[in-house]
Amino acid sequence: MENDLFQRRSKLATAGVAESVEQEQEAKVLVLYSGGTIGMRTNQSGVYEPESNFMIPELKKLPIFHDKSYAEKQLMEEEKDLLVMPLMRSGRRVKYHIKEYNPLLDSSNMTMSDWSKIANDISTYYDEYDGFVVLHGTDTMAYTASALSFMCENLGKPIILTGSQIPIFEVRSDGRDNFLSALVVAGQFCIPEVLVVFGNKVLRGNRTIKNDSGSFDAFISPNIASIAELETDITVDWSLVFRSGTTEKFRIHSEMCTNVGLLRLFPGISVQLVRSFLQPPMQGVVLQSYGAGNAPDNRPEILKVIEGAINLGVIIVNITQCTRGFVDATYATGKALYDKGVIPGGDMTAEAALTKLSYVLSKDDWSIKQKTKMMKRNLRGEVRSIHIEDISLLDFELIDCVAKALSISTKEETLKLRDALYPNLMCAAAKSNDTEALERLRSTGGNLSAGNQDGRTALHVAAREGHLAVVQYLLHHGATIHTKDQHDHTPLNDAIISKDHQIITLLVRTGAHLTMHPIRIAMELCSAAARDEVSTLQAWRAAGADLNVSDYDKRTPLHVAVSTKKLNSVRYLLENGARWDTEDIFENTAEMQAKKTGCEEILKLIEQKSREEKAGTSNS
Ligand code: ASN
Repeated sequence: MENDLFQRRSKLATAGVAESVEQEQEAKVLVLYSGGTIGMRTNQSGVYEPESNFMIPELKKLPIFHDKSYAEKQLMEEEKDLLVMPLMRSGRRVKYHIKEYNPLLDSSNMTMSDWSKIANDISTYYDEYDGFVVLHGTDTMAYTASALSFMCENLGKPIILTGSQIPIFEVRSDGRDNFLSALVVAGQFCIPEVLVVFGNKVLRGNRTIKNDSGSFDAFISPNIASIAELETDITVDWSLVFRSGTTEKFRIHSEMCTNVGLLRLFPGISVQLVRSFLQPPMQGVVLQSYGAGNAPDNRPEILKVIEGAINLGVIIVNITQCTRGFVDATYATGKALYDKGVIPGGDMTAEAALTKLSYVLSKDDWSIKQKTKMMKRNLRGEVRSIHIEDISLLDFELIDCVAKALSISTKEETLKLRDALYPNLMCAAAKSNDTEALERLRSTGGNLSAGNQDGRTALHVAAREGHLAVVQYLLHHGATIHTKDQHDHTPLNDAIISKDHQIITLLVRTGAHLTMHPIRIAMELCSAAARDEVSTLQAWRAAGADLNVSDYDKRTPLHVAVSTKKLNSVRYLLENGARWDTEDIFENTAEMQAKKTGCEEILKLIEQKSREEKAGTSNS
């Protein structure tokens, strides 16, 4: 393995750009630096304070955060502001851009408008990056993570929040490991969730709480296991990963309702306090009750105030004050609340319940009834909707049989077997156009987005085979469209190869987009033009390719089509916006080449386009 890596590295060191683009798997991550201890310095009064314009130049000096020699040799002019991590063992390299906020904030100073700013930035740059890291203070990180999970609708890429307890440039700091881990996870695993990476754990953001103000292991997700553990290997528990199951595109909902609050019961709480808390403009309240959701049922005056507020349209959600556990109507004291219309909040954290309320209440086009319904629903994996413990992954019949045949008995081995078998079975089912088999695999716990040994998922295979019904089925069940196989191909690339326009269109409508380097796209288009394969050009265009992309010599597909005299391609390219007057590095335009090659018909087409354009501009 190490040997392999060494060979790969030395090859790369002697290779030009073309080879590195060809050989390395690459991921681009956008880092939104909002503030927090991670980038703070001690000020004159001896306390930590955020410092602007300090983090990026300092990081560039650390080889583990920035491979200077690679950056100098390999980055294109327009990539010069990127930082580049050294090549990882997996053969992937993470390039990242840090967008520093102004001002940088201690997270205790953050408000809901700061959440909107982060969500807006993610939306603006969503298509350009494979994943996002938000550097954030730890104090309110669980709130921001929960809020972003709701604000980011139909999320298909990882958004990872991290920070530290000690600033990153101090001698002892957890910041370096946390930041590096966040970059690695964002660049390597297509987990379509808002996550918190902290202290070697990857946690679902809206399940997370800050549990310790001093520990490097500050965060826990008390009611579900970690999504991944960062040990010598990074093991993602894909069965836990939440999938939205929609074919709609990613979008954000950035306007949150601010008229929400947290009310924590305590023995002897006064009715006046409860009444004034529930006064307008309050629209939603998270009630933190005792144990399994109990409140005093011997205080009719309090229950009456609660009932009155609900009748006036205030939504009240009941969660427990305990760190772990579930709210249900086991006790009469809890039932008293539900009888008045309080919504049981299951095992939601206070942060998740509050931000969910804020999100749901801000949906102006939903009625109160609909908002209440949505509060009860599991929207982003923030609440347990079924008793997951009841289903044992080890119960699956097929896995059991194979495990027995191989004399496998431990839980770890059986889970490994499941992870090895299922993705291949799903790819096989996708290849044979068998949605029923896929459904059987899914209903026994199979993860439809899991990749096989080559990183290929059932969606890659279905797209390549042109099986529209399977693609539809997979998208409806939340299969991710952004996973790259080991050749950096997404399912969209497979659909282009099969030239299946319906699948291309469906994937694009769901939010798929081209992620390849523009030069690689140009090379594909130029070679299609040279072979006069108009259908290939059409497929690339449907997938969103710009027909004016250019290769290393700045030659466009039109340059190639003209110089190889491919009339059909020239016609198609011209009809679809290709320019005949852009120069390659030898200062040749496609028009000049048409004159040189002496192909009358091609020259005529270009001159006609040029005349039409002149007439169009003089008319307007
Ligand atoms: N007060 C800091 C913050 O939340 C705490 C930290 O980041 N460790 O910004």
